[in-house]
Parts: sequence; structure tokens; C-alpha cells
Amino acid sequence: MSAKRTLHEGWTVTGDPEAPVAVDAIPAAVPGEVVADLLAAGLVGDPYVDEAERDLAWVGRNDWTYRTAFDYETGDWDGIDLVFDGLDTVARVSLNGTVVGETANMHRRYRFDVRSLLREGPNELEVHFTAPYAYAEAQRDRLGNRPNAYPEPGNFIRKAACNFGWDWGPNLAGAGIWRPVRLECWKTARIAEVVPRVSLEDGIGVVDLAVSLATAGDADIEVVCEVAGVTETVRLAAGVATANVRVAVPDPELWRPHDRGERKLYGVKVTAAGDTWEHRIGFRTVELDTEPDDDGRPYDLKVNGETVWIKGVNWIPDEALFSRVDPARVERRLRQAVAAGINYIRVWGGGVYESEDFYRICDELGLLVGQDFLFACAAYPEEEPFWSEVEAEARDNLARLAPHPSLVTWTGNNENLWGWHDWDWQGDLGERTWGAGYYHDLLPKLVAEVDGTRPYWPGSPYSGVRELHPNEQAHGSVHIWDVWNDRDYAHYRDWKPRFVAEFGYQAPPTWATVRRMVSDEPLEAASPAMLWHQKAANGQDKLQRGLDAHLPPVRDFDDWLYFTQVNQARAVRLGVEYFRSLQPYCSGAIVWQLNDCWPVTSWAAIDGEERLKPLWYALRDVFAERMVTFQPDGDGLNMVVVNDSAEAWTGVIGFWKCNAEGRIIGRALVQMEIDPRDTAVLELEPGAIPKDGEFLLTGREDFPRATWFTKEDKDMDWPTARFTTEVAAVEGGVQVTVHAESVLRDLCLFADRVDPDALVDKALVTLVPGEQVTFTVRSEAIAASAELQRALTAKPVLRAVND
Ligand code: BMA
Repeated sequence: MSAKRTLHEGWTVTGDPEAPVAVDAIPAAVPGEVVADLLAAGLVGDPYVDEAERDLAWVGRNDWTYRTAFDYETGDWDGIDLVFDGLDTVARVSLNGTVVGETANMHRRYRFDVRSLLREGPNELEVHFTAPYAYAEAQRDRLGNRPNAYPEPGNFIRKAACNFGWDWGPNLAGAGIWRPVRLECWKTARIAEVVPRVSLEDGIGVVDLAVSLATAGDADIEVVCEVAGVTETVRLAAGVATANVRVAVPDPELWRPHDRGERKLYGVKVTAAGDTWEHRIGFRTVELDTEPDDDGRPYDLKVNGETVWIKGVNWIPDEALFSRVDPARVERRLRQAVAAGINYIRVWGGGVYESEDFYRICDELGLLVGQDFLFACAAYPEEEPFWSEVEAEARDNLARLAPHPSLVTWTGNNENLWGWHDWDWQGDLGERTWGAGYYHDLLPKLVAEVDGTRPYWPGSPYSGVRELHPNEQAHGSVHIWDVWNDRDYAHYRDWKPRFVAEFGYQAPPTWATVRRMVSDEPLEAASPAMLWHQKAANGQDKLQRGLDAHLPPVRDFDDWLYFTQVNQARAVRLGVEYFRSLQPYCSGAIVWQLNDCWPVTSWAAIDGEERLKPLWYALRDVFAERMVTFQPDGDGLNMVVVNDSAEAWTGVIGFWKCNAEGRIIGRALVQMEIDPRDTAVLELEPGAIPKDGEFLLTGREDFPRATWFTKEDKDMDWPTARFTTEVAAVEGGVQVTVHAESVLRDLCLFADRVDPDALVDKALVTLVPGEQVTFTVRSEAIAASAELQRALTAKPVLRAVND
């Protein structure tokens, strides 16, 4: 028998007496964190707005004490545990004045036996947090400094590295009870852990359940395991606490990623002495094929025996204040990913082991997930207490996440192998440890031991053997950052990668989000708060470099916003189109990054207020099942047609050659027959290749339009945009039809400028004269107002690059 009771009520938080802001027993949210509590109490400004973050540096340098009281009614229990799903980070937990435990790892769950300390009636629970800076700096002083790409001591504490700020995130390192806390009472036995290892053997679904119990008394205990109506029972003699139970499910339906068909989830139920553990699992196989070939070493992910071309995005915590992320928010974000054709999410190592909700939703939506272990862009000490902490957190999260079919790979770290090779670490490190023992020894052992079903890769990027440079493009995974940092985005084509685990390009967030994040007057690209919300090294200069290379001169902030967003979308579009054109040599591209954790200029496709940047629409185009792209080949030009669907693609692709006026000066039709999941490369006849100032574009029938320009927009003789518009009411919004009378380049309708809640269905549409496009705008406010509707058809809402 068991009973659970959450302890989320009645908390207060108190600060240090000497802290710059007096904080005495203000109400505290649990789960939550101190910055959110200070904000709710009106003691600090909103850290997401203007430069308020700057005034919060003291929070992470102070201790915080959380307290609550709760009533307890004595019961006939053999065990009573106080359970924390997450404590951030260095905590001393006391019940009724007695210390029950001390913690120093945000990434673990903790359980304390409190049976002898609980009192009938009121009980006092206290969690005292030591300042994360004080702890981390003390560890650093004790163990010797280690290189870190960021100036904070995040590598000396088991706390999300990005809490200390990142090149897209604020430094809000604080403290708090960030995941649920509860009392768990049990009699006779408690199911301590169940790790299901799911496999398929000749069409039979095999679930090997590693069950561990906590027990009291000397009775035998029956453990009953049930999957899909199949039940297996074992009897454990007194004192035996573990069992391995195999349940075989004949002919189960498979779990498939959303672009490979349907999926079914099956319930698993384990019961023992009245305690129950329930979860859902899915039957699928996963392999990572990295067998060396003539070219090097692939990185092919096979799900249910088929290689899946990875249309991926990198994921960061969806809020800088982590506990603000509720399941509905996660679901919205992941649905936005699916709607863009994304089939894979990489949970990046500077954040967290994602939540149950995150993985449950990925299971349901059919998203594949790769989870990094939590090490990013720094050298990490391997001395105690860190070695034991890392082992404990890995065991805990490997077991916790094991049931989820969406989770397909574990990766040792983000960029630390690369850092050791290339970022001048070796001289600074001398003989000091830096994490190699985790990535090459401890973690692979634990993945094999605890999980036993999923592939492990020591790092992102990694080339398969330690002797090779970890970012060796013919081997394994690579991160491509020279483009954003130093070179134009056409240089993506200088690479010939097997698998791209990161590449990306920045842009500011949407207008409505800019307006929420800064109150600068005048508002300029380099006004103070805009710059505060640009965290990347020389970020503004890199944006400007991209503008200078491609687009007409920027006249005002509206131009800057639109053009930088267009450039971001074009850069990533070019990268993905090129990487897909290398299929099957290249087997995936994971864009940096899907989401943001606050309003900021960043590489994200969806901004911190959940709005879609133009990049999101470009991703939907380039991740489509059927894609056509023009790719240069020496002096020639190829049309590459990628068919990532289960059916052959038979049909005719028409493309036109146009002059700068958009007049069609040549037409071609290509008969195509492309096998399922295959690619065709068609070399264009010299006569079909556009000359200086001309361009190519495909018809737009049943796949996203492909284009090829011979000059940059800034050098093209574009006519000034001419068009007419019509607005029609539809259920819940309006439709805006734009009739092109001239070329219109990358036409966008920024409906969020008219109604921050508006959602538009397309962006970045290129038209030639005589063509038209209809944008559907979902917005009650716009539907109800003729004035707002008028605003939709003019600058700065409706934009073309040549307007
Ligand atoms: C890579 C990532 C992140 C970073 C991004 C952009 O290094 O792993 O650490 O935010 O590039 O610079």
C-alpha cells in the first residue's frame, strides 16, 4: 500500500540579512525559483525586459532559505519518505530542525527517510540553499581552474550551465525547489525503480523489466508485471529486493516517428504489495550505424531498421526560469516543431535532462529525441564530489527516461571534445582532468548497464575514434560554426559532412516580441536594451556582415528587423537544402536552435514569446518530404530532387528562367521518377542556366518553390515592388491575397505588428508578375476591425525585399 502527498503549499523564502534587497519570508512558489518569487513579490524588475537582468547579479551570490509547515496525521506506515524531484542546487534539507540530507546536484532526484522525524500535527520543513557562486567558486579554488567558453564557474557545480548565462540566455543563476516535492508513505513494500528495456525479437515485443523494491517485514512479495494484457508474476522471498521480469507481447504495433507512419503506445503496469508503477512504452528498434566506409564514418540513425534522414533542431530550456515551463507550453513548442516537418530534437547539454512531460509529448507526437549528458563548452573536473555526482545523475536519468520510445540516443557532452582539441585548453589544463573520463569511460558504461538498448556517442561533435579531430567532417557528427562566426553562408557548400549536429544563423525576434523585450526610444538595432538582448560575441557585427553581403542598404529599424530575419532564413535554408542534396552521404541536419528561453536576438526559429520567425517557415519548406533545390557544380548548375517519402515521386517538374523584371525567358519541363527515399541529380543544359542578372524558379504545384539567383538582392536590378491586395473575412481571421505586378522577393506579412496574437500561415514567398499568393491570418482582433485589416496591406506589415 502507498500514499503520496505533494508539499507545494505555504512556502516562503528568506534571503541573507546583508543582501542588497531585504527579503523576509515572502511567498514562494514550489516548484519554482527565487528570481520568480522576487518578481512576484515586486522586489525586482522583470528580468526578461530591458536591462533588468543586470540588477539581479546578486541573487546567485546569496543564500536562500525556503520554509513551509504542513500537518501530518499518523498512519500505519513502514516507510515515509520526503521526495524531491529537483533541488537547485546546493541544499540542506531539515525537518523539524533536524537535517535530513544535503545535496549538490540539480539533475538528480532525492529521497530522504523521515519516518522517525515526522510529528503528528504540524511539521516544519526547511530547505536552505547555499549561493551557487559560493559553492562553485570554492570547488574551483580547491580543484584548480579549468577552461570554460563562458566567464562563469558553471563547470564547478552540477547545475544547468546556461543558468549562468549563455550566448542566447540571461544569467539568472539562483536557487529553488524547481521540480515537485512530496511525502511518500508505504507499507510492506515500495517500488523503488522500474527500468523497462524494450526490444523486438522476430516480431515479438519484449519488455525486460528491472524492478527494485524497498521492503519491510519478512513476507514474500508478489511482483506483477502487465503489458498489453500479458501478465507475468514473480514471487520475491523476504529480503530480496530486485527482480528481472520478461513480458513478451506477440505481434505488437510499432512506435514510429511521425514521418514514418503511425505509432502505438502500450501501458506497462507493475504492482507489488499494493504499490503501483505505471508508464507507457513503445516498440521500436534503434541503431546508430557508424561502421567505417570508404569515405570515413557515417552517422546513420536507423529506426525500425530504416535509416531516417534527420530533420532536426537543437532544443534549449524553453524558459530561463525553468519551472515556468508547463506541459501546455512544451506541447505548443513541440507541435510547432512537428508542423515544420521536424522529426528529431536534440536536447542540448547546457540545459537539463528534459521533463517527463517533454518526453511524453515526444512519444505521442512521434518525435525522435537525442539527449546530451549535461556538459557544455567547458572542461569539467573529474575529482570528487563530481565523479560520484555525475554517476548518480546519469543512473537516475537513464532509469527515469528509459521507458520513452522517443528517446533514441545519448550523447556525452556538447563541444567539450572539440574544445580540448581546438580552444587552447591543453596548455591551461596541464595535468588536470577535463571530463574525458566521463565521456569515454563512465557514461558509456552506465548507458550500457542501466539502459542497455540505446546507442551512445561520446560527444557532439565526435568522429568515432579519439585519434581523429572530433569535428572531422567525413567522420561522424560535426558542428558547423565558421559560417556564422566568420564567413558568408554560401560557405556551407564548402563542407561535405556526414551528419551536421549544429549549424545556425542569428536574427532578432519578431516585432511583437521586440516590443515586449525593450522599451528603447528611439528603438534602433544598437539601442541599449537591444544590445543587452544580443549575447553573442560580436553578434551585431556578424548580422551586419550578412546584410552587407546580400541585401540592399538598411534604411531604418523596420528594414533591419526584416532583412536580418530574411538573412537568417536564407542562410539556414541554403544549409539544409545543400545537406539534403548530399543524401545519403549526409544523413541529417540539426539546426541550431528551435526555441528561445526569453526574448532575445538568437539563432532560434521560434522566439521567446512563442512567435514564429521567418526561419520557421523556411524550415517547413526545406524539411518537406519532397524538395527541389538548385545546387552549383563547378561552372554548372544541378537541379537536385529529394524524395523522402515512402512512395516513388513520378511527375513533371517545370522551371522557368526569368530576367530581372520577372519576365519568363525560358521554360523547361523535367520528367522525374524518383524512388522512395532517393535523390536525383539533374545537370542543367548550359542554355537553361541563367546568365548575369537572371534567375530560375520552379513552379509551385506540389512542393515548395525552389529558386536560383545569379546575383545578390543588393546587386539585382529589381524593379520596385508593385502589387495589389484584397482582404477577405474568414472564420477567425482574414485572408490577404497579394497579386504581383512585379517580382516580389521574400514577401512576408508580419501580422504580429497589427495584433501580437495573430498567426499567419506563410512567409518568404517569391513571386513573378501575374502570380498571386494568399496569406491566411488567424486573429479575432483583426477579423473584427476594418482599420487593422487596412494596416495588413501596407508597410511595415507587408514587406518584400524589393519594396
Ligand atoms: C554552439 C552551441 C551553443 C551555442 C551555439 C551558438 O556552441 O553548442 O553552446 O549557443 O553554438 O553559439
